[in-house]
Amino acid sequence: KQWEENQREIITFNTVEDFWALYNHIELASRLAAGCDYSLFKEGVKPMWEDEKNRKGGRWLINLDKKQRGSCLDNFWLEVMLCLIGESFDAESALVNGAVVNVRNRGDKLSMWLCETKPQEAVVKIGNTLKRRLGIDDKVLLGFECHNDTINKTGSTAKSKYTV
Ligand code: MGP
Repeated sequence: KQWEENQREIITFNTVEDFWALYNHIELASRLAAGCDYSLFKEGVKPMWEDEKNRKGGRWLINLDKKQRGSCLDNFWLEVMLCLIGESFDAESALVNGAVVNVRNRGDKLSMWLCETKPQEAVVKIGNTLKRRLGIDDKVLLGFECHNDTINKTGSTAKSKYTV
C-alpha cells in the first residue's frame, strides 16, 4: 500500500481526561509490531510532510538504540505527548505541530514536528526543552532535520540544520 493509505485516524480529543482515557486504552508503543507508528498532531494537521502546515517545517529527532525499547521508549513517548498537550514550549508552542514515534527493529525513533525551520532561536529552544524534559544526557546530541532534507536524503540519515 501507499504510505499515506496506512495512516489511520484514531481519535480527536480536547481534554486531558480524554487523553488519559485514550492512553489507558491503547497499546504501549513498545508493544507495537516493528514498522508501526503512532502520531499525535494538532487537529487539522495530517502527520505527513505534504500537509500545508508541515511542508516548510522539520523535526527534532531522537534516535534510540535497540536496548532502549525496554528502558526508554514508552516513558519518552509519554513525556513527548505530555509536552504537546501541556503546551510546554511557552511562546514557541505555536511552532509545534505534533510528534511521531516509529517502532523499528534497527532502532526506534521519536520526533517532534515543527511548522517552520526558523527562527533558529525558537527552534533550538524547543529542542533544548525537549531534551531537558526527557532527561537526555548533555553528551547525546539531538539533530533537527528540515522535512525537505528528509524527503531528499540518499543515505539513512538526513543532514541536521541544528543540534542541541
Ligand atoms: P519513515 O516511516 O518515516 O522511517 O519513512 P523509516 O521506516 O525508519 O525509514 P527511513 O527512510 O527513515 O530509514 C519510511 C518511508 O515512508 C519514507 O521513505 C517514505 O517513503 C514514507 N513516508 C514517511 N513519511 C513520514 C512520509 C510522509 O510524510 N509522506 C509521504 N508521502 N511518505 C512518507
